[in-house]
Order: sequence, then C-alpha cells, then structure tokens
Amino acid sequence: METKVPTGRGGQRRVLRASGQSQREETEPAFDSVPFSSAKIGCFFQERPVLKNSFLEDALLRGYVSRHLPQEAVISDLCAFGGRVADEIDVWGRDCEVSPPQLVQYDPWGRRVDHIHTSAAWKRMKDLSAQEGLVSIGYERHYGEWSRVYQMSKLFLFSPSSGLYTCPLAMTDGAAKVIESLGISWPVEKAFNRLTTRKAEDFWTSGQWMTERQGGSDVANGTETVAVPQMDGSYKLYGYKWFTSATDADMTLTLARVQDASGSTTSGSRGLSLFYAEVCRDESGQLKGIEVQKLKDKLGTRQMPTAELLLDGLPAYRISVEGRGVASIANMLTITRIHNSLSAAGAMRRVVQLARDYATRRRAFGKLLKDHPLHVQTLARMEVETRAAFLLVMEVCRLLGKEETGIATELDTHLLRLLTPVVKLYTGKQAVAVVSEGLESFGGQGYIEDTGLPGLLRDAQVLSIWEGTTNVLSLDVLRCVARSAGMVFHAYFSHTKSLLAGASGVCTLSPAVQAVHGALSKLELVAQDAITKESSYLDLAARDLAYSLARIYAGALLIDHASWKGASPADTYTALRWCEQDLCPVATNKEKGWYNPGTPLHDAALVYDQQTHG
Ligand code: UCC
Repeated sequence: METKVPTGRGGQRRVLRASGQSQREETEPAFDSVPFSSAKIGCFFQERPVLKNSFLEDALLRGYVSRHLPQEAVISDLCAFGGRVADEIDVWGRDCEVSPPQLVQYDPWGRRVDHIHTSAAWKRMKDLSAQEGLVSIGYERHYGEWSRVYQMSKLFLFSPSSGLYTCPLAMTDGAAKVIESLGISWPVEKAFNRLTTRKAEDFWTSGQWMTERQGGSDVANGTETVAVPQMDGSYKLYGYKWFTSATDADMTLTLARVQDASGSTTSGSRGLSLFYAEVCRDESGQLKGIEVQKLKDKLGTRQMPTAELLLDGLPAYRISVEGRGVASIANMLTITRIHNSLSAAGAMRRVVQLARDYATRRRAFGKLLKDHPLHVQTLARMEVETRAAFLLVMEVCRLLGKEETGIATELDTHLLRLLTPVVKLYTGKQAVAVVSEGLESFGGQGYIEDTGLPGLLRDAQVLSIWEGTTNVLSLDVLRCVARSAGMVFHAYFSHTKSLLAGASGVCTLSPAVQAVHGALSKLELVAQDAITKESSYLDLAARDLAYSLARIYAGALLIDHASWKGASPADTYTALRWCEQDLCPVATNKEKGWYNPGTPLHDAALVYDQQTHG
C-alpha cells in the first residue's frame, strides 16, 4: 500500500509506503516536468464482479438436479454449459445488447427490402441453441418426465447471458408444442422437425404474432387480421401485427378471422383461427406478403428485433379448427409463460451471483461489503426470493414434463393450468424487485450502463408485461377456476397438503409448516366464501388471490426441498424466512374490506382526486 503526497517544487515527491503496521516516508522523482505522461487519475480501480460457472455457483440448482435428475450425463452437461456461459456466451450476450438489430427498409435504388440486420453474436446464439439442444431436449424426452426440468435448467443458466435469445427460443418451443398437440402432419411436419433439431444448419425459430393495435391483452376482441381462402385450400392474411417479437424468425403462428364468400368475419373469440406461415422471400428478394413497418423502440430487450408488421397477403395455412384459434394457441401461451418465469428466476439468480461476488471485492467503511451484516441481510433476502422463484418455475416444468410423457394425473393437469399464470405473474414482479435491489448493491456502479447491470433491470421490466400482464393473468386464474368448476383449487389444496405432510416429522421446519397450514386454511375459507360473491368482488380480489396462491405454494415447495435428505441448513433457513411473511394477503385484505362494493368508488376518487386546497 502506498500513498503519494503532492510534490513540492523541488522535482521530487514524498511517498508514504506501508510497512507492516507502520509507514515509512521515501522520496522519488516527480514527473511534473515530463511533457508526455498519462493523466493522473489515481491508482485505485475497483475490481469488477466476476461471473463464474453458474451451475457450480448455484447450490439450489445443484441440489434440485441431484435430487430429481441425478444422471451423470445431465449433471456433467449442466456443469460444462455453466462454464461455457461464463467463459464464452456471456460476451456474446453483451454484444447483442451493444449491437442491436437494425431495419433497412429500402435498398439504395429505392426497392423495398425490409432486411433486419442482426449482430454476429445474435446469429451465433441461434446455432448454439440448436447444438446445445435448448429446445430439442424438451422433445427428445431422453429423461422421460424430467426432460423439461433438464431443458429448463439449461435455459435457466443460459437466459441472463443469452442477449434475449431466450425470447425466440420461448416462441420456438411454444410453436413446437402447439404443432405437437395439434398433430405433426403436413403442412407443419417440416417445421416441427426444424424447430426441434440439434443441427444448426436446419434449425428454425418461430414467432408468435398475437398482438394487434386494438388487441393488446384483449386478443379476442381486438384481432382485425383477416384470412382470405385461396383455391388450393391455403389462405392469404391481411392485417397489422403491432408487436411481433424476434421478427427475424423463420416461421410464425398467428391468429386471424376467416372471411366467408361475402367478405364477412365472425367477431370475438369464436371468429379466431390459428395459422401457420413461413417467413420467406420471393425471387426479387422481397418478403412474401410482409412489410416491416418499423422496429420498436423499447425500454429494454433491445437486443431483439420487435417490429410492427403489415401482413399484405401473407401465404398461410390454417392449422386449427375454424374458430378454435385461442384454444389452439393456448399451449403456446403455457410454454412462453413458463419461459418467461424461467427468465425471471434466471435474472434474479444472475444479479444475486454478481452481487455476492462483488461483496467479496468491494471495500467500504474499512471492510469488505460481505462483512457488513446489513448488506448481507439484503443479499439474503434476495436469495430467499430467488430460491422461491426457482422452485416455483421448476414445479411447473415438472408438471409439464409429466403431462407430456402421459403420466400426469387429472390433478396434475389442473395444477399445471392454475400454476402457469400464477408463477408467471409472481416471478415477473419478483424479478423487477430483486434485480432492482441487486443494482443498488453495486452502489453507483449499478447505474452505469457499460457495466452491463442496468440492462438486467430493463430486461426484467418486460417480464411482468408481455405474455400477459399481472392483472390479465390474475383474471386468467379466476377463469380457470370457474372453467374447471373449482377442480384447479382441489388439485392445489391436495398437492400443497401432500408437500407439507412429507415434512411433518422435521421439527426444525415446524414453524414454516404451521405457517403454510394456517395460510392454506385461510385460503380455503376465502375460496368457499368466493362461491357466494359477485364477479366484481372476485375481480377485485384476483391479484391478491394469485399472490396468495404463489406464496403458499412456494412455501410448501421450500419446505419440501428442505426436508429432503440432501438438504442443507441454508435450505431450512430459506423455508423459515419465506414463511414469516403474509402468505395469504387475500385473506388479510378481505378482512380489511378491500373487495367490498364501496371500495372501487373510493379507489376511483383517490386516483382521480381533483380537489383543490386553500
Ligand atoms: O407479448 C407478446 C410478445 C412478446 C414475446 C414474448 C416472448 C416471451 C419469452 C420470454 C422469455 C424471455 S405476445 C402476446 C401476449 N399476449 C397475451 O399473452 C394475451 C393475453 N391475454 C390473454 O391471455 C387472454 O386471457 C386470452 C387472449 C387468452 C383470452 O382470450 P379469450 O378468447 O377471451 O379466451 P377464453 O374465452 O377465456 O378462452 C378460449 C379458449 C378456452 O378453451 P375452451 O373453448 O376449450 O373452453 C380456454 O379454456 O382458450 C382456452 N384458454 C386457455 N387454455 C384461454 N387461455 C388459456 C390458457 N392460458 N391456458 C389454457
């Protein structure tokens, strides 16, 4: 350690050098008079946080995989991939961020070309995704019901370094799922093979073009795109798709209304059908039936081309029964919502890993951040959220895997339907909060663009918006409860209780078990009471209900994991901490009268308060 003291005029400067506990003063020549020297900006440079192998660094992921999928081939693949992400792929992800896609609409001679130029790193992500099996693992099913957990564990490692390539992968996976569920036959057989191949040269990604200008979440009423039947049984699509992500995809699934001979269409959900279209160019190099109007200027996810598209006679094939478009694309919604949840958990895990590494390198107020208990308390809270999110996501992957291998019970299927929106909406919100907290743990550096940290927050913000906002998904929860005549609740309560039963003998966990039991009882009362309530009451309670479902279920999963024979004290601590919060806010807020008929009036009066004072 040495401290330089400003020089006097004599051309020498005094230097204080540390020697053991003491200091000694020496002199050395000063270079004030030297005409060429670098600027004097001090000699302290903060060490950056280092990204290490995310598999080896993640005790919960390793524990979860060892518990459920202990095959050597899986563990060594995840370990190797975790290393590859840190050593190789993360830099590509950063390249995708700093070299965002660009749209060239016209060639120099004025012809419309609509080329979306993407970075070399983005293209490399595509090849890597095929070679690493990031979609195909889910369809090869070499590990039976656990294949989805394997695939999603890999994506979990990949996601925060992927430069948002996980978005096209989500839709690719969703499209493969839709095709598989509708039947792999002409005209989509080739597409299915390409979406699920490991050969980079054959690999296709898919888009999902659902959102229109009037549509947003209200797909059923806002979709204007029409499908005009052709003599050969195909269709041409005409419409305006307002928000198409990863527009450089090779194909897409999209919704449109079939026109009858008089040019009329059916309104609402019953008028929507599902179409398959390839994105290709004609002999003159123009996109067939598509004009890219513009690329969207977004808060985050800038790595990824998101566009407004005019469909002007896009050749397409109808792949659903007429009028069954929403129901047919619902499988895609399930898959993309699971991917969304996975990205949320992945973002949390990444920021926690970086923050805890940084805390071993950053010194303030005389000691490393890791030696400040308040700082470590904050990191521990982030860790608890991250672990809960991870287990929630893996639970839906587990259920999906069971369903896809034909071993799901009826209760499993109901549980998957209920948990998919619940987990998506809850983890989306958690990600924004945890990533924001994570940035703060770097102090001012967390706000500096080229650290790469702010991008994590920008990208997290979309997770609660796309693929269904928090409120839309909360209402989806109500809808699936109603459509299943309460069976999804039955599945939920019985599985949560079975998770708790497995931990009943573990006394260190008993406060957590009691807390979840208590919250479950309250939730059961709310659910029974809800049967007698107006839909307006239920709508007001929807978000709190969804949060309660998420918190209670996460508590049960944390308890279950902590009661496994390979669990660590940290697993127990996580379960206890998680279960100390209000696990059933819907019961708490019901008690307060928040869903009573008068409340919306008060809410509106508050939101639109125009009263002038004085
Ligand atoms: O945001 C977008 C672009 C971003 C790209 C994102 C990439 C993500 C990757 C992340 C990784 C980084 S894309 C579009 C986002 N838009 C949405 O998600 C739409 C949000 N709106 C909804 O979810 C609505 O609830 C609708 C559109 C599904 C509601 O439509 P309807 O027509 O009113 O639906 P219904 O009447 O409730 O249901 C029609 C049928 C029923 O089946 P049947 O007729 O057999 O009873 C429902 O059970 O569809 C079924 N259904 C479902 N099934 C509806 N929703 C679901 C569901 N979630 N799961 C299963």
